[in-house]
Amino acid sequence: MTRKLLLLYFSFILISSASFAADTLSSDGEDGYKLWLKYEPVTEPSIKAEYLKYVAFISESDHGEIMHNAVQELQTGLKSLLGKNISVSKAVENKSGGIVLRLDPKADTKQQEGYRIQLTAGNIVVSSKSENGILYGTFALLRHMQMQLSVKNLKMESSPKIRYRMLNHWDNPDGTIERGYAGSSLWKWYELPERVDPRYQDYARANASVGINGTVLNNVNASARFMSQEYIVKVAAVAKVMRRYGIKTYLSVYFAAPKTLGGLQTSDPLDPKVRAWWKEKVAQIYKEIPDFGGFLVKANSEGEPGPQDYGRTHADGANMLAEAFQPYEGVVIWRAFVYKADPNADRFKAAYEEFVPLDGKFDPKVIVQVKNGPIDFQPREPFSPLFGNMPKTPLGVEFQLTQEYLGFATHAVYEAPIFKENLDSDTYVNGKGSTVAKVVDGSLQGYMRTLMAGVANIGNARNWTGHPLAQANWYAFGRLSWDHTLSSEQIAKEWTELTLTRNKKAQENIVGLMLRSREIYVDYNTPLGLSRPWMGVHFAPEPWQNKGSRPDWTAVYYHRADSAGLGFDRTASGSNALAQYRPEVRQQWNDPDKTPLPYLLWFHHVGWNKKLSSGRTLWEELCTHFYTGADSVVWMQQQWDLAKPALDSQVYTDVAERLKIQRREAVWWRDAWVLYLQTFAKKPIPKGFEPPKQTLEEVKKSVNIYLMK
Ligand code: BDP
Repeated sequence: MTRKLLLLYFSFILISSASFAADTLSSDGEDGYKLWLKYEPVTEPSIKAEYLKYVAFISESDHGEIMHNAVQELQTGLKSLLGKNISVSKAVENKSGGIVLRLDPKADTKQQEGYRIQLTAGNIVVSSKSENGILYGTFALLRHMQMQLSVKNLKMESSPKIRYRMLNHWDNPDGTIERGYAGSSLWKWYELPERVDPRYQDYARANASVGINGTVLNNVNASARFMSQEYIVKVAAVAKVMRRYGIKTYLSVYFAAPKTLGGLQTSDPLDPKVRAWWKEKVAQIYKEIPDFGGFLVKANSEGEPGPQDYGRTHADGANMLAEAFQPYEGVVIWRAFVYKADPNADRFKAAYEEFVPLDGKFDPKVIVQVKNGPIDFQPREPFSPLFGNMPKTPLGVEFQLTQEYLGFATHAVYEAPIFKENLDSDTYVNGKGSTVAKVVDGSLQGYMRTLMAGVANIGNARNWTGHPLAQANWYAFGRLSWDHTLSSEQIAKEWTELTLTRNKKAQENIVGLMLRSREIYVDYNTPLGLSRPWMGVHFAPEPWQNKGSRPDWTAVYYHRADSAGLGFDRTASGSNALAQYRPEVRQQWNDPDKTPLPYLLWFHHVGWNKKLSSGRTLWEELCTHFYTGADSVVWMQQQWDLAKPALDSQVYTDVAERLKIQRREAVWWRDAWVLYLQTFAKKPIPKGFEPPKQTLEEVKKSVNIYLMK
């Protein structure tokens, strides 16, 4: 949208919102703790009448712990939705008018964890081959009812497309969270194992309600502590809570633990003593946690130890751990987030160069976990070229829910479009339609072990995620890990209805805001394929940052601004990273004239005066994005205000205040980039845009405040 159009649009919205201004707000003390499991009373009379036909009893065919929790959830949910206490009955023969949870090895579902819900003999029957499936089916039924949908022709069948659907917590033993913006860690290691915080159960419920079935409790930059008996029993106490909701517990491991904790001379993966140490360790863990999920490993990355310290490969390291897991169900998840300190290298290419030669060399128990993009969770990245290029190694995808590069907990960025953009990207490895989703769900290359991981955005903030709207990213991740074919819009609608309001008009405003939020963020933060993965706290704009202990820990390494232009040439005339993709993909991004604008500077160094497909020069186009992005935050504020009468006042105010911060910081980012790039482009701010009120030196000063010790 041009600036003029935007302004017109804003004034229209302001006028149309005036009628709401006098409305008063109500608050029932909604603090966000209940997430999307609020179970507000059903208000549609005809729907309520339908539901009341099925509240005579709940029957369960078995009585495992998970089943028990499914029953409890139904009781809690229905009590709140319909105001009825429903009793549990065992025998169901000849009875009708109830809800039947039926564990049935022959249930007609695609997967063990899948469920089927339908009307049979006057009952709502939820059936599955597993207790987990019953729990997921129960949550699906409750979701349906929370959305006040008819049960007249109820028939749902759903199975997960991914086997390991897990959160990765980057939580440290001292309670801090690496890149966490929602308070401290949920896990209270100093209280465990005796005191088990009740919040662990609510965490497990929330995860199960969206299909998440695994959690890694500690940071990938791992402490060896977690391998000690003292900590294993603490972890076991948490695992006990998780188990009741079908969630397996995993740990990140410190590769050098045999040395630092075990007192061995070495942690060389080929050393028999080291191998024996890990076998013993894994056995010790299984004694306490019989359903332990496995290990997550960051090795030889950003200073973490690993097999290369001993001249061994990632496969040697992973396979040693896999050997220790042979007697058990558990798996080894080995991260591909690696990049060496090589001044001449392109960090973009590093993971591919290290891992592709190892394809076929990993034990079948190993899954390699790949970040969605080749670099590091940028607001927009092309898909990692590893996807599709390791046909013999199951590759899982890692997304980041915590908003490390997305404005922490103050900027509203709905991330489902980021996940979907990645999953829907075509790798072309087996011809057209070879999407990343098909690689990850195993359908393209036949992986048995499929994985989707999300770096958690959860802390001990009362509302779990700090920013109320960031709950949607947790929700969306779970829903997509179950079914990646759901659309961003569908998920946003569901979440908004379950969490914020049943008012349709308000839902439209909020969903609209959510769906545009990522693009707006990209516009004022890193438009046209810019990126900003330099070292530091990742809060403030610092495009000028040119000092670091290695070149790829500076900002200038990534944007390559100079008097000629801007962007990283990754074609054959540059780093040739494009060669890591199939020709069809290369073709999309190889020619600067044809590269879609959102990816332009990822692959090309473009002249300031170059005319782009938009008809504007690069400089004009950049300014248009920076300015439109920052101005669009005002539009977001207006959308939020339009929804105000339909929102709880506490949530309304919380988000409204965060949007104010976002607006201020969006202008900050815009000004920092524009003023800095102007020193190279040597061009005035294009007509129609108001030049920044501050000088570059002033912006730098304000940024420096945030960098001070
Ligand atoms: C980067 C983070 C760093 C993490 C690292 C990782 O800045 O804190 O440890 O990724 O994923 O995004 O290992």
